[in-house]
Amino acid sequence: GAAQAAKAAVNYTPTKADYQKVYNRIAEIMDDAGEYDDGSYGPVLLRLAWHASGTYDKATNTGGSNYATMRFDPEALHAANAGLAVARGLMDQVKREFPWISYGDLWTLGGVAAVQEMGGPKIPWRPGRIDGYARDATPDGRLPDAAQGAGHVKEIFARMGFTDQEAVALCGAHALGRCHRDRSGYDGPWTFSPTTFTNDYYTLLFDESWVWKKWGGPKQLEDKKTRSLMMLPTDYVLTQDTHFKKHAKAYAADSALFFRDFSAAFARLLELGVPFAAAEPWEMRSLDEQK
Ligand code: ZEM
Repeated sequence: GAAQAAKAAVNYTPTKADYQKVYNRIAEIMDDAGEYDDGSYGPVLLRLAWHASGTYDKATNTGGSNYATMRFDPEALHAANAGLAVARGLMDQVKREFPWISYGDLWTLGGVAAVQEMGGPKIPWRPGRIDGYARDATPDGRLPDAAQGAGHVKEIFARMGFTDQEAVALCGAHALGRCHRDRSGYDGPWTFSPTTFTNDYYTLLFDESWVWKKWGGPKQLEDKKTRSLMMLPTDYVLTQDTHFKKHAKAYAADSALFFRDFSAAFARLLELGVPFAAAEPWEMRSLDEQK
């Protein structure tokens, strides 16, 4: 196929050092965001990695990051993916410099770089994804809908093969980034430090009082005190559902536990549906560690 042809053309098996170079370039681009959002492309790159992977269906072993099918319509146009053209465009810059990397490896490595460079835990990662075709894409509707309740969140994450605990840990990524009116229709950040990976998402969920925002947009909550933070209906259910609440409380109380569980769940998310060769995952080094 195309992937083999590309590999033969460069006639070279990339090493860990080569992937570290890609990681470094992504990390540089991420920081070079100027006035964009909160000054970092990290959150939107993380969202790309998540949406590329979160289409996985365990029962049929379809979807996931392997074929990077979001490059093609109609998946690129799925409502859930609104705004991710920004992230794909940045990744295309990197791809031009390192043409040997597959899009699935590139996008998931972008998620790893985003988490690590924004101060999060190390995410074990390995290459092995191959570029697929539009016909490998999964139907619309596999990613979670923020307007729904606890049952929907459980069902969507269980379909990917995740437990409630893993679902709660993964949602802690909302410590990062923000909602955009012109993308999802929702508006605002979840935390006061949207470019730093923390467990603030959980502490804020429990420590602030959340009230429905009175506005013309979709149903979302705002914190009563400052009215500058937001929660989606699916975020708020982590405080309402008994099982979700137990884990969310634990992550609010113990940042190290959250970092550990997020790392494990996110590493697994990035590998869903990917038939790897035997190689063990690597730990890529942050820019700071290479100074
Ligand atoms: Zn999100 N997410 N997400 N998420 N997400 C948004 C933004 C970001 C849900 C969701 O509907 C939305 C996970 C889980 C879930 C990130 C990472 C991860 C936005 C705002 C919405 C509406 C999009 C916009 O307007 O730009 C729902 C319903 C989820 C589960 C129930 C998981 C899991 C994630 C990673 C592990 C990130 C980083 C953002 C911020 C993007 C940005 O551009 O700032």
